[in-house]
Amino acid sequence: MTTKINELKTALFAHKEVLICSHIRPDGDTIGATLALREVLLTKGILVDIVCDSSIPQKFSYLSEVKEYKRVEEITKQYPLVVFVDTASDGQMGECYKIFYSHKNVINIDHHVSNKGYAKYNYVVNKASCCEVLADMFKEMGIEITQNIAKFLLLGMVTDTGNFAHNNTTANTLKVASEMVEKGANLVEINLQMFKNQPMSRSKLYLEIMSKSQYFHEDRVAVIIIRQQDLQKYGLDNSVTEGFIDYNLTISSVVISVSILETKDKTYKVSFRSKGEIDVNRVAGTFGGGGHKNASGAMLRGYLEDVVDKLVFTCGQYLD
Ligand SMILES: [Mn+2]
Repeated sequence: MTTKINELKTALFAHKEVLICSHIRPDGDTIGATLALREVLLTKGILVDIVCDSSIPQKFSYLSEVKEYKRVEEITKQYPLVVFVDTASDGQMGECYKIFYSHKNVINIDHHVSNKGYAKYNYVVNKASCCEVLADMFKEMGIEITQNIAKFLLLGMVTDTGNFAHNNTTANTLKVASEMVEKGANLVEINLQMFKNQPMSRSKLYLEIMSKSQYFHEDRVAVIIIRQQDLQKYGLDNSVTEGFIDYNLTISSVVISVSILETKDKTYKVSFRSKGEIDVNRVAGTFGGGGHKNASGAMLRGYLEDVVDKLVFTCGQYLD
């Protein structure tokens, strides 16, 4: 299923024009991968457009290249090659799925184990980030990593590993990250922009939500609830709540952290995080969702009280 590196290299550089697509609700990994690949293709004299069906969060604006992102409506022509990065399935494409289905020559470069290889060319390797996959791929292809490329790739490595703290961090992750630093990527700058740069309004929302945390099953399960009215109060959108879920896991007794984000009336995007052997992939599976052992998600509908009850009960089933 996985395309051989030589064939991939040929496919990647064979055309004068390429479109690169990032997944919806973009994170540091999909943005870093998109900008790094764009840079490599530009160096070869290839014209590159980049697109994402979500606005790019403000915190990435320290990278001037994010201004180059086009909206899906602006993509009107056919491209001889389209590349999706960090995109596990067509459900992650948003409106870019239309681009996917109207183009034949598509490359899928990703690191998610759940990626079924939906494109003509598939390069899916189980690594901590898509940026780590790209860094190793560039190396194998003999492509020189410039300081700019290293900067983009390190961003994805840092963000997808939670600053090299999640259990997806391997010796290879650290080795490749160290090579990026050697090429001139600035780890302190990435930390500053990603983790020490939130707007005051987000901090206030964060403190309010955390202070209303609820704890169940001898404080082993923590639940936070973010309603649309909370976001409206501070003039913020859903994207700012990324990372809220991590806080309660810093409490020693808590082994499952749950975040309930109201996306519209009686509809909730629920996320789960766990420690060690506690498997929240199975918890999410109960509700038709999924993910990984320590990080998963599902969509739930209904009255909030019922949703909380169901979640707390189900988490309780998977505690031991
Ligand atoms: Mn990723």
